[in-house]
Amino acid sequence: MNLAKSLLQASVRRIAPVALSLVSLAAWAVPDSEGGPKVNQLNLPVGVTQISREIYDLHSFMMWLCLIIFVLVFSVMFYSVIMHRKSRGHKAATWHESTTLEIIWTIIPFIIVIAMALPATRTVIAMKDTTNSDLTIKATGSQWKWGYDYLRGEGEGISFWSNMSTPRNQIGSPENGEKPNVSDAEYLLEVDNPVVVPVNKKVRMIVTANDVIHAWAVPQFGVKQDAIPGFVRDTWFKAEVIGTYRGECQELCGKEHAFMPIVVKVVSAEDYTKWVASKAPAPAVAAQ
Ligand SMILES: [Cu+2]
Repeated sequence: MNLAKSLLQASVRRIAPVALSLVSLAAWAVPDSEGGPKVNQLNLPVGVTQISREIYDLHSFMMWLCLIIFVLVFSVMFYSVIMHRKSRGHKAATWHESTTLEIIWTIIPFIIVIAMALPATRTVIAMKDTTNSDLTIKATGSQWKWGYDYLRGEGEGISFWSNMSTPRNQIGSPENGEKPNVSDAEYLLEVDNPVVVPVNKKVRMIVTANDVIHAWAVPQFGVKQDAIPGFVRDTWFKAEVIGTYRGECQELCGKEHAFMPIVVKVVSAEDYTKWVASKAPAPAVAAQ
């Protein structure tokens, strides 16, 4: 009797924490992140730049093409297997080397490849065209933060570090059984100093790194560029909608790889001028 009771108590002790953690999972409900990932988002974001829309359309086009090929190939295959099976009295054909057939199954895939390659190449070339930019900003990846230097255009000379601003205690410490508090929509996607850029202006991003390989990426802009120490790579975007956009380092760069988000604030031309003024060093007292 006592044994049964203590067994029951022991199992309750084991099950209770599991049940509790299931309950707290429900409490982890996260809202959509502004400019970041949406809850239950499965597809790519359409984005707010010409390039990101082209990437989205290319991706959809390729997926539909693959689906059509899949359905066609498998329907022919299953039709042949089922309708021409041995039990129905069909005998295997013995012909081989049909020149007509070989020409057809070379030409059709060739046309499909060209149909995929042409628009993809056009977009890739456009992605690399960093000429005629209005603004040049250098992003430097560093374990585990981003440094920004405004090199050319309005705001030239502005320079700052951008650190993740999600408080450490909100992240919790799993090794001590502490749960993170992810109810904040911008959890791990918020920084102290966001990059600020004007809307509808071509921004050239020069991307490099201090220590190991990082990657500067903002999905809503269709931008992702590896940041490689000793190398200078560039990419560009022209955001068409005012708002805040978020990305993350996308090359595994060490233990805090997940903790170096990228936040870009796209503002109106007037707000950008105000921001530049607020960042400018106090004017030096004129020498008498
Ligand atoms: Cu990194």
